[in-house]
Amino acid sequence: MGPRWRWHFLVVGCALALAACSESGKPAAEAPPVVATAAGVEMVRIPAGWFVMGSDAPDQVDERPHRVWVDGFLIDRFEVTQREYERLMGKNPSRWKRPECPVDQVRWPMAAGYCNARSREEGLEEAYDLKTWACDFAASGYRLPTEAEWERACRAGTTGRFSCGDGELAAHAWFKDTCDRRPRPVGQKAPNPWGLHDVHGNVWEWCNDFYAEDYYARSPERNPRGPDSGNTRVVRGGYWNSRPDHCRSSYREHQNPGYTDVCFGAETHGFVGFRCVRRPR
Ligand SMILES: [Ca+2]
Repeated sequence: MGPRWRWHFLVVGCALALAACSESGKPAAEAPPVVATAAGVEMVRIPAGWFVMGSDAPDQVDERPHRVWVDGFLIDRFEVTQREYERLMGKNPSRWKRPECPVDQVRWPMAAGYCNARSREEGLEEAYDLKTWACDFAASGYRLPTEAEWERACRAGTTGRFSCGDGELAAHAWFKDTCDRRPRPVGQKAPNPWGLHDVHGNVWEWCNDFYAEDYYARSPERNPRGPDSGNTRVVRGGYWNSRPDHCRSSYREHQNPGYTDVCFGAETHGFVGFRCVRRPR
């Protein structure tokens, strides 16, 4: 299959400023490189490695801390914007219309469809079967992050409640205390130590995984990909009206994916967006 676009990465920066994280554990010594896709979307090259996923928060039965290995991957530096979504998909489903804001009110299948469209545009293999919603992790194209990948990228080497210090959340996140009950343009708040913006707050972010409360007790140590089936899919990071606890790096939420319009609760999903990942070349 000949690529419609010649895929090439442009290294646009390796020296992102490290955010201060004195209360949240020691981040990696250097921020990983940022690369730009042919369409100009910035992605962060997350290094392979071990990290402790979850937390020991006493009231969170589904966050059992456990050691996880995640292979290296690329992840969008920003939540997918309405401008980017509409350019590829021809429409903008968002409740809060503004091109530079994250796309919201997006069902899980719509996010998967966007991933495939983005893959096609760049001559990459599509990861999703849009009839069964199965994900081909060996495909070269885009998909949603696994829950483990999302938390690895969010934590960026930190071990605390947030990827920044507890007292610094307002500088890093749009949440209940910092915005007037609506999402904001991506990238306005300070990034995490690996250069990702809005991992805490703004919009919830779909993950590929089905949700199960007990999954961490039985998940594989390497590259966990969630239960084989389930009724809901994981969302992470909190949103513009979340209290701080729901914006934590390890906080798990889950939503009806909305495979059909009938089961799609627009009021709920109005707060959900996503960002994409793919394998590095
Ligand atoms: Ca977010």
